[in-house]
Amino acid sequence: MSEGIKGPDYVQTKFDASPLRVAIVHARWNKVVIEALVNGTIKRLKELGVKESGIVVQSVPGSYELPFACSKMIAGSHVQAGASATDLLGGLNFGSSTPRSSTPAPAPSASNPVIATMPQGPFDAVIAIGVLIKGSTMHFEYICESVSHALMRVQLDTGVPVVFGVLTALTDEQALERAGLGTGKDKGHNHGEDWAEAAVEMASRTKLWSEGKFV
Ligand code: RBF
Repeated sequence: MSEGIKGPDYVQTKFDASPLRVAIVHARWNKVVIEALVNGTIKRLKELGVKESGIVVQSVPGSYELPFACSKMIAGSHVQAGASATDLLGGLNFGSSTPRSSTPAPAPSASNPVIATMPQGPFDAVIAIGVLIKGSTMHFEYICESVSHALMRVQLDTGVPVVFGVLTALTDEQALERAGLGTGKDKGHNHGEDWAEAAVEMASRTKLWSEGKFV
């Protein structure tokens, strides 16, 4: 890819990513590209300070399953965090302007130092990763449209940031280049790195915003 005006600017604020819990859910279609994107995402999350124990990875058959998986994983992480029914309902934000309240995490166990230092509580962000490559039928259009709309809905309904890690490529080469696997002179850029950065920033900002802090 040539240098140009496109792409994200760097964020000036430094966030402490060590307490964050981030879920990655990826589709299994177009495996080579998916693998590179998931690896790029995990590598960058760790570079940014997210602990290995704070990263949960799940897979689903295809991109169409991503929104459902995000929704269920977010709900499951509240259950896992030991939320009572009241906490769970309080922690989700079904369209109200009230920010997501933090759900109490299980008390750290002095007898288990690993668990004591693990990021706990519900997921602070979810990264949905899929690779859609246009074929000869209309599947591409239908899946792209429904997945992008549904992922937006999940983050607005739950109050948990959902990162749109879905490539919608017209050709194989376009998909490869966006995973840093281009076959030309320029291998392209692994967008998983950007998705990791978006997850850390949005997770951190969401925590701060819910406390009324705007730094
Ligand atoms: N899933 C993807 O993640 N990427 C694709 O490029 C993709 N293409 C598909 C093309 C066709 C014709 C079909 C039937 C499915 C495709 N899927 C793809 C799978 C889809 O997201 C989903 O897993 C299945 O439709 C089962 O719900």
